[in-house]
Amino acid sequence: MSTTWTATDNVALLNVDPQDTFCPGGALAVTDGDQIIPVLNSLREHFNKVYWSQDFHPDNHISFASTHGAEPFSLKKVAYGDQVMWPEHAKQSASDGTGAQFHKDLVFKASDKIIQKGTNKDIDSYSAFLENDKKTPPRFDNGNSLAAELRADGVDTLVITGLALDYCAGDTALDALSEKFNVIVVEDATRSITPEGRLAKIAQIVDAGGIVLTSAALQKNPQLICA
Ligand code: VGL
Ligand code: ZN
Repeated sequence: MSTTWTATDNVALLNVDPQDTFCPGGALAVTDGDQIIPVLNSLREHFNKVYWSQDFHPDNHISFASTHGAEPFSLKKVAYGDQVMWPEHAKQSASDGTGAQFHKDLVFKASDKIIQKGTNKDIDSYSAFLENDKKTPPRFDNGNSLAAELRADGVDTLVITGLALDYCAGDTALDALSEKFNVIVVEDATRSITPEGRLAKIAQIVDAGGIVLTSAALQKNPQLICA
């Protein structure tokens, strides 16, 4: 991808959970999840503002099947509704395939901002804007929610990528739209846990006013996010 254009400063790239644990070899591997990494690295050359979310669970997290002696991928009723019972993943305490580290090939810069989510033992958080109770926002160390931090930084438009589109990246896009941000999801910079989940989530995002396109289409139409 050429670097002939740069998004205006009201636009940010938001990379959702591109972590080893969601890539092949990881505990909650998404098929071909690692193939988004070069796409994210190329995309970021066009943005002055880059944000990341990181799934960041404590041991015995409510979303872990092992916490409840439940069958992985079953559903369990918890205080805020149905919760999928996931294999242990994105653990703060680990650095293997169950750990929370970002993929090692990703390019970060000092000005990038990272919001950690799923840190509350009793509430899962797919979206980087709101936990699964749909009340509590994950927060930066300064106390800001992602929405507050983006507004303080002058951002009104998000280009969203990451893993998985049918869960965390998609729910982040939907909450961004609810928070009145303009949203562009870059399809080939995402992968999904299931094909059906992917199609359903794309339909929801488009219904809610989001744009879903390929990185090639964005490259051909940079005026979408340039002055
Ligand atoms: C995710 C399930 C559980 C994701 C995180 O990042 O899509 N999915 N935790
Ligand atoms: Zn998780």
